[in-house]
Amino acid sequence: MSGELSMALVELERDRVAEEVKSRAETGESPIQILEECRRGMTIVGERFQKGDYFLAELMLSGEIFKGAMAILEPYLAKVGPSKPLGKVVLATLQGDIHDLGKNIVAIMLKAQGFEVHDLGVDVAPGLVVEKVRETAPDFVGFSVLITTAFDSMKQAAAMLREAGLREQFKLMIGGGVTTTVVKDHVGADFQTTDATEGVAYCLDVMRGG
Ligand code: B12
Repeated sequence: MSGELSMALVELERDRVAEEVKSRAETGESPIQILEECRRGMTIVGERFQKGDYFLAELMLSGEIFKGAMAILEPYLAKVGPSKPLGKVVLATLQGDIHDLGKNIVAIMLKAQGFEVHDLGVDVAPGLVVEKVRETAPDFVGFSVLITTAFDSMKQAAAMLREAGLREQFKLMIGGGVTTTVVKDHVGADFQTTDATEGVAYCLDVMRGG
C-alpha cells in the first residue's frame, strides 16, 4: 500500500522496504509508481532531519535503503520503454553536492527510453562538464541539485559552456528537490523539474520537435 511503503522507508525498515518493493514489482506494478512512493518517504526523512528529529546517521541510512530499492527496480525500469537510440544526455551533480539518488533515477529512466546517458557522477567540477560536452555533443545536459550551495556551480558551468561556444547546441535541464523556476533563471537553464518523469517527457518532446 502506498503510504505504508513511504512510512517503512521513513522508519528505516530496510528489510520491509526491500520485501515490499520486490513483491510489488514482481506482481507487475509500475516501477515508477513504486519509486515515487520511496521518494515521498525520503522527503519526510528530510523534514525530520530539518526539525532535528533525525540526524545524519538516519539520513545516510535512508539513502542506503533507497539505493537498495532502486537496485531492485532497475531491471523493471529498463523494460518500461522501447530501446532505440534517441539522443544523448550528459548528467552531473555539480561541485559542492554529493546527493545522487535523484540523478540516478533520471539516468535509468532516460536509458529506458533509449537515450545514451553520460553520467559524470557527483561533486563534478564545472570544467569537466565542458570537456564532456565537447567530447560527446549531447542533445541535453542535466544538472541534479539538492543543496543550495551548489547553485553557483551550476551557474558557473552554464557560463563556461557559453564562453566555450557550446551552449546553443543542447537544452540545459536542472532538477532536484530544491530547484524552482527562480533557480532555473539564475542558472540560465531551459527547463526545471522536481519530477524525473517530467524531465524524461521534456526530452522526448524536444526530440520529437516539440
Ligand atoms: C538522502 C539525503 C542525503 C544523503 C544522500 C545520499 C545520496 N547518495 O544521494 C546523505 C546522507 C549523503 C546526505 C548528505 C547531506 N545532506 Co542531504 N538529504 C537527503 C534527503 C533526505 C533526500 C534526498 C533524496 O535523495 N531524495 C530522493 C530523490 C529521488 O529526490 P530528488 O533528488 O528530488 O530527485 C527527484 C526529482 O527532483 C528529479 N530529479 C533530480 N535530479 C534531476 C536532474 C534532472 C536533470 C531532472 C530532469 C530531474 C531530476 O528526479 C527524481 C525523481 O523524481 C534530503 C531531503 C529532501 N527533502 O530532499 C536531504 C537534504 C537534501 N540534505 C541536506 C543537507 C543539509 C545535507 C548535508 C549538508 C548534511 C550534513 N550536515 O552533512 C550533507 C550534504 C553533503 C553535500 N555536500 O552534498 C538538506 C539540504 C538543505 C539545503 N537547503 O541545501 C536537505 C534538503 C535536508 C534538509 N531538509 O535539511 N543527504
